[in-house]
Amino acid sequence: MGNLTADVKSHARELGFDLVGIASAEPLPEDGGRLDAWLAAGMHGTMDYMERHAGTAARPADLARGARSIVVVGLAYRWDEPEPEGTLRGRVSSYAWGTDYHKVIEDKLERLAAFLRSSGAGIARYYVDTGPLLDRAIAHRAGLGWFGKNTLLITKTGHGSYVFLGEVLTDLALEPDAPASGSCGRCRICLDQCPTGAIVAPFVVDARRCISYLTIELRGWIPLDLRPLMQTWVFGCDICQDVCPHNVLVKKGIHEEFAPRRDVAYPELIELLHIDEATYHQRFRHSAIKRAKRQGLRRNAAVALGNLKDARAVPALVRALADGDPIVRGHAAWALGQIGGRNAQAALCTRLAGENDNEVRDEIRQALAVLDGGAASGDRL
Ligand code: B12
Ligand code: SF4
Ligand code: SF4
Repeated sequence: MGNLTADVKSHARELGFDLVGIASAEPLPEDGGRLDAWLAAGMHGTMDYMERHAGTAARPADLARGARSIVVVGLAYRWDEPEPEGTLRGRVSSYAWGTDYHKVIEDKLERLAAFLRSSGAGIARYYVDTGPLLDRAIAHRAGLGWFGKNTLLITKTGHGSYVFLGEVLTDLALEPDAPASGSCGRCRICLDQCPTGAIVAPFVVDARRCISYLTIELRGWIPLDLRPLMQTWVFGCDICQDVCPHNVLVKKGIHEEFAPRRDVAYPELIELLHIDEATYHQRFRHSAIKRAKRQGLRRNAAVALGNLKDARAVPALVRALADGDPIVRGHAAWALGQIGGRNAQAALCTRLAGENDNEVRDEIRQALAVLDGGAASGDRL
């Protein structure tokens, strides 16, 4: 098996994976217990699929009877941050600057699975974020890295935590690697720097507060108290990784597929707020950003504009008050309340008179209450 294990690993490297390790497919009871506690506390928010998968997440072999080993791979994605051009720009987290990683990794995993089959495997099932598996716990067991307090897997090979994970479950009895060791020590920078306080304890992220969840997974209304804390992120968030000392010296720009596409890292917010269906599909083709859906991105753009508090965004937000989508109208109202000024106030009053949706009416009333209660920045212009 030693030779086969070595062959599998070298094949994975030939396919372009930066990291590869082998874990047994034995259950992960400790991690399963942590997942159960996390779910019981409701920290998954509206991600119902997490609950549905809870039964098998910590028992990989349940996914394929007879599976014995897991080939775990990592692909480094970080590129240097492009220079932002112009103003009124939002931010997209670095994992989504290039081609959708699911596509990139699946293509490679498919070939790795074919190699396993040609080496005698009866089972060779691959997953990338798509399966009911605890990717990080399995990667830790396979020696790829260790858990940071921000919950990310910090790798041991100079790629820090900017690494995607994937795996192939197989019935081949490959030689497992030793689990990785490593620790944050007394550092707690990520806990202190997370703008929404989502890292509620070391190794525990309450997804309901995480900007990544709020901008990507959550449909509908973003909780009012969290909107001001979201800065200008419109898709994901990199803060707890960017501040981590283990990410300072990471190798960047390894895979061309993840190179920042034009205007993706810092999207123009007004354009995003009013992006039409055709442009949305064309612009985000083969991009992970599509997961947020068009409505979600437009909503997020409104929140980001509210947080920028720049009066130049008022006309675009006023136009959004008449949008066909109540979620866009409501978040635009909130943003106008944050920016303030006579024009914003007048537009909110006019819209309130003609608005039929109760939730949007509530948003407009709250925005007007904010304006009545404090000095509006636009008045000072
Ligand atoms: C749901 C999910 C999310 C949710 C919840 C995140 C979370 N921390 O749980 C949201 C939407 C918020 C999210 C955000 C992000 N995600 Co995400 N996400 C997932 C997904 C689908 C499941 C994660 C999960 O099972 N969570 C449940 C909790 C209980 O598990 P956990 O956080 O891993 O917790 C473990 C540890 O904390 C540990 N633990 C708990 N207590 C203790 C105590 C000690 C002492 C120790 C040592 C360990 C420990 O045990 C737990 C179980 O193993 C995985 C893919 C997968 N199938 O695994 C991707 C995944 C974790 N996400 C990933 C990425 C890239 C991100 C983002 C960076 C994207 C972005 N830039 O916006 C952010 C990072 C935010 C953060 N700090 O976690 C990558 C992470 C790669 C890596 N190097 O770690 C994954 C693995 C996808 C992939 N295949 O590459 N994500
Ligand atoms: S991704 Fe952002 S919001 Fe989420 S835990 Fe990290 S710093 Fe906090
Ligand atoms: S910032 Fe510090 S505490 Fe957070 S993951 Fe990195 S080393 Fe650990």
